[in-house]
Amino acid sequence: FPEVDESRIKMRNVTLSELNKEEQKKLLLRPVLNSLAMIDKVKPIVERVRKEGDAGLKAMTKQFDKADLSSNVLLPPFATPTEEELPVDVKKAIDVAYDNVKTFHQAQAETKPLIVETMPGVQCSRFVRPIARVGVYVPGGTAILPSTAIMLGVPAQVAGCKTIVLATPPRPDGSISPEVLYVAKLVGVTCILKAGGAQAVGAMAYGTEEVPKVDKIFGPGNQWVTAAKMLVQNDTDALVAIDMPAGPSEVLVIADHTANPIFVASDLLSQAEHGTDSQVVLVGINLSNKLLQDIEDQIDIQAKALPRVAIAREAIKKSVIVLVKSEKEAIEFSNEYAPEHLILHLEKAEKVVENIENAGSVFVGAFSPESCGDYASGTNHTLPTNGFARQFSGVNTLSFQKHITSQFVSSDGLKLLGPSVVRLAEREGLEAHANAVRVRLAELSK
Ligand code: HSO
Ligand code: ZN
Repeated sequence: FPEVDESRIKMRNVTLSELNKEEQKKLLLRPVLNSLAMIDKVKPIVERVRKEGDAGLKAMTKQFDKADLSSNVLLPPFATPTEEELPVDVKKAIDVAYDNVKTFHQAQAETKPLIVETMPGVQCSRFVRPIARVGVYVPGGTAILPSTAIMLGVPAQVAGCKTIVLATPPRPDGSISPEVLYVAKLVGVTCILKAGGAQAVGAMAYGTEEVPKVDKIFGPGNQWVTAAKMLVQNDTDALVAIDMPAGPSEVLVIADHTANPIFVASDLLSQAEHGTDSQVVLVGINLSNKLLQDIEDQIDIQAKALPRVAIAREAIKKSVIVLVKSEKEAIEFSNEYAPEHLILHLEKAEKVVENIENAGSVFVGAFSPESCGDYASGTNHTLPTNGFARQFSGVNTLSFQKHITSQFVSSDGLKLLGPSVVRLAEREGLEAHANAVRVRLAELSK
């Protein structure tokens, strides 16, 4: 029997105003990812797929995933999972999630071009086009994540991407989880790439005999996947974009005296169970000793009842409760931290949202657990971590599209605008630019 760790599962707590600036800053830090060292490690893997193509991919799938495949690519029509593989209630739950995510992401799609006349006869417009070929990475590992297949597959489908490659590591028998297979069918993927890690990223970035090369790679993954995405993004030969730099998942919960300790603990733990490196922060506004104690008790009790208690224990150990004296102090801290997920257990949660400057996604009020957004409410769960919520949005329909601008200048428009262009071109010493306008103005004055 392995020894069971019965010790209390507890977050440390600090009072923000008692810390000096240095200590306060430390609270904002996430575990350092040594991305440069990781990039060096993934380089030979990515290079091998690039050079050897399918043969290299196959060999590495055997080595890393223990799956001996005749081909890494699975083409539709995919087999419909049996009732035994995928019970009706699970299928129905996937359908609910699919419908809600689709509804929300369809509403994000721009349907009309933006057309603006900046001067009489000078018409500027902007319109959207899908990124033709995309790759979505669905992690395997400690949990199967069909929800990630929904969160990436649906916006790709809604955006109108022509080629959608869904990459996911195969199980040792070479199969893919029936949940992921079912989602792949729903979103209409072009093919499933049965590969994981850096080798899957390499195959999608460069293409192989069987794997289509893609233009943008999406999806969370372990450090190998993240490093491989960063590597290929910087290779002008690959000509591939990525969604965002990904790090361990995080949640910041703000709670006041109205918070239900059972709910608060459940939210903290739903993040903590993701991984030992998950970041969990509770910001408490004027919590009574009793409420703080109740939350701590609930964390311990609920965590010990989880199958993934060992993971949650590690994450909670590294996590912190930050005690503050006002809502303003709480929001300032949260905006500085820029959490991936922000949950508001506050009396006037809705009112507070207008003061949120940095967060991937906000969960408003006692009955909006992060789990709803993780799975099925409609918002995307692929969100910026590591403080990147300062400058990145979560994955959305536009992430799978790009904008093109265009202009139409009429002859009257050119008469009006042309002299300014000529003057600017002269000032930059670019006579050919000036000439392109001058020759036309000359023609028009004939
Ligand atoms: N919270 C994760 C997403 C997820 N949760 C998938 C459950 N399944 C990162 O946002
Ligand atoms: Zn989650």
